[in-house]
Amino acid sequence: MRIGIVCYPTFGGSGVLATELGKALADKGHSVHFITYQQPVRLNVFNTNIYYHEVRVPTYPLFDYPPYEIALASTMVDVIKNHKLDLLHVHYAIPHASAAYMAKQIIQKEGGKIPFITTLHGTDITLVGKDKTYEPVVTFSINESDVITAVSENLREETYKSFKITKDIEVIYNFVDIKRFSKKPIDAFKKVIAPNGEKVLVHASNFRKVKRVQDIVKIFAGVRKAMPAKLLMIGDGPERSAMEVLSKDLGVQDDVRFVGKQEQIEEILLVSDLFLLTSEYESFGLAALEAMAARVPVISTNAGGLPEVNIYGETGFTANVGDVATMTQQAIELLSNEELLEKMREGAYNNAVKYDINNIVPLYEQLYSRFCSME
Ligand code: GMT
Repeated sequence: MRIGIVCYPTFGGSGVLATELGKALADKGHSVHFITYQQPVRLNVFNTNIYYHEVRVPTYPLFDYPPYEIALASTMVDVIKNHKLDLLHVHYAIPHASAAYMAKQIIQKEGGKIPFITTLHGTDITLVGKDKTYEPVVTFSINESDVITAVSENLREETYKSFKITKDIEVIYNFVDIKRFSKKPIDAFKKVIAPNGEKVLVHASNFRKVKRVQDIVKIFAGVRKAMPAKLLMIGDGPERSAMEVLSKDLGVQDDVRFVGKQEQIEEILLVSDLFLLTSEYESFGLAALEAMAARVPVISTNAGGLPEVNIYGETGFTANVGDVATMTQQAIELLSNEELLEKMREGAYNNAVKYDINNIVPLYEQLYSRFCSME
């Protein structure tokens, strides 16, 4: 099939997932056309089945806000026609679903056909999409999608609660390439991070308010009182500098390292003992799944779709949003009991295997072919 994938090219979960999906589809022989404003960060391989089409947004002195959505829809039309696409798969509703709707109308007017699938990822529904400024267009374009998918049961329910959706939303869980996370840890790397055998705690996110990264630093400060430990903070975003200050205030600055955005996140996860995710909401928590694939147990909140991925007592522990005391206790218990830690490592890995790329990508392929034969 000839598939157009529209996504954000950044480190965010939706872009990562969309890029990994495109790469896997290309490996299976499909032609995959990425349409976005920048080369996606995980699009770091050469494959003759992969094409990248950059959306250029010309500026003009009149525009305080250059119209990205129009440029995107026009690029979609161009790629659909020039490469005879069979379908568009857009990741993150805003503004990708409405741009796809516009492209579809244009193609139809010219006598063609282009179905589009919208995959909802989380904040496009729970944070941004709900905002009155966007809601009517988001509701309309989701309903106009030929197929709608959500990355967890929780996100499916949240979408029905917040929008008047008249169609079925199918759940296709996020996935991880287990192979990529099953390498041998680099011992020298572990020595640099934890020279005296300290336990290594890790977090990865875009450091936005929804992640409650202050809770990560507070949990770590509690753990640090109980045992020698290091905290690695992967990623970057608006809360990062406040977290550097908080680490100083809590007296743990020498044991907390802000390592910034990392392409080879598996290298860090493979030398880690515990992954922390304290978000106020997570539709799924792809970062937690990647940690589990590297045999790292997770302590997370029980918000949104997180309990669907991080199973209490099996892959780690969960607690209520903001319950720093419980999560600190759980972390200390886990890290000071080698037997329990090993059991959780196994549990985390075994659960991650269920979400392996080889189990999930065929579900998207089935969806594409079912959908195309219906057309
Ligand atoms: O986590 C973010 O803020 C980024 C965001 C995105 O769309 O890039 O992530 C969302 O999509 C991921 C992939 O489906 C999910 O794993 C994340 O849980 C979800 N984030 C939220 O719901 C806050």
